[in-house]
Amino acid sequence: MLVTIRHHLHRRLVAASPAIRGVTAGAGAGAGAGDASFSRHVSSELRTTSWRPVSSTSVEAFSSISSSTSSILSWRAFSSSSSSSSSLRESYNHILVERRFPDESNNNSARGGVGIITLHRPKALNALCDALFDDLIHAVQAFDEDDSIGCIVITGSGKAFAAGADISEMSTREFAHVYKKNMFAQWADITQTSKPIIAAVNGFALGGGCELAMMCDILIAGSNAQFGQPEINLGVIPGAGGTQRLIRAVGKSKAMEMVLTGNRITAQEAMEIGLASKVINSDLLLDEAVKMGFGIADKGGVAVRACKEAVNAAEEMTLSQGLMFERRMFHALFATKDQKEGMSAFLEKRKPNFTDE
Ligand code: CO8
Repeated sequence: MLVTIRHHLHRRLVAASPAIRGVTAGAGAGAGAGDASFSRHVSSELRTTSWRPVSSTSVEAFSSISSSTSSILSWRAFSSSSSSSSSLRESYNHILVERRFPDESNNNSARGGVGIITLHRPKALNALCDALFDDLIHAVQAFDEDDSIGCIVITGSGKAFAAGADISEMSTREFAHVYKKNMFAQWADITQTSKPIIAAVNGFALGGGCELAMMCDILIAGSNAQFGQPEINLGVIPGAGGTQRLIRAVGKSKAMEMVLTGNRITAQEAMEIGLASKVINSDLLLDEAVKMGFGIADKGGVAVRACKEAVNAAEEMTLSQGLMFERRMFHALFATKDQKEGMSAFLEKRKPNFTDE
């Protein structure tokens, strides 16, 4: 399988995830004054709201802050999922992985690379069998922990992004089995990454394929993309966000139409109703997604993570809670070196030199 690894001169100086974990704990090894200060800010700010971790995570500091049991939200920030993977495998059975770095000969001086994951089970239209999803989660987590990578792109191959969960694998399963196994619950691990994920959707994105795309942070549609939640035709309903994330993206009427009729919509329509952020010529889709990824990877890594968290938190909070969360995150970023660097660079009319600290 294809694993392209290029060394890059502008590797990140500090691993942002460990840095964040360090500051949440208040004194991670090597944490500087800024880190400790960041921790104090975050601690005092979050005392005003009740949070609790959803799983065993690196947020003990946060949970100890909140003694209240009236939490109405699940704190997902900085959580690492149960099966942390550490590094990318040499090859996978059902996906291709690649690290791509900016081409400096092309005047592109972006600091960070983009981790590309291509779903690769083309004969089955990338149907999401258990083994494919295991591969996907492993690679996503590996890129999330890779200091040289600032953004992740998930795309499809052949004529599909993914035509849904694997029907042949599911068809004979019984209730007791799927209930006891909590079938597909692990898919949500995709949403636990700290780095942004761009879905570059080519061809069919149906059922679980559409749901996977919606789990990502930015959804770009190739001109040949088709989206749909056809589970109703199989005697079931969407099970990985199709009734929940879709309504938040497109509103009740359109979401209802899609899940009740199973009809597909085009890339253009997906963009018009807010499911996709833009439509790109299919031949240029991956390059455009990677270009966007380079742009994100070039920003300060702490602020990027804070952006992702704040926007995703909006889906689970009331407006006043969300505004408070956003403001406190904003305040906390004043404890970072990147905030000082970014604002100084603006005033000095130069490009900022972010270090993710
Ligand atoms: N699962 C397994 N195999 C599939 C799937 C799938 N979802 N989709 C396509 N394939 C296979 C076909 O069986 C076929 O295999 P073979 O060549 O061996 O017969 C091959 O891919 C090519 O497919 P087609 O010949 O059908 O290709 P067409 O171009 O004629 O049609 C379609 C393409 C329209 C995409 C068609 O294949 C189709 O309708 N596929 C099924 C789409 C679907 O219903 N998706 C929803 C699945 S259910 C789901 O995703 C639930 C997720 C819930 C997750 C969370 C639960 C907790």
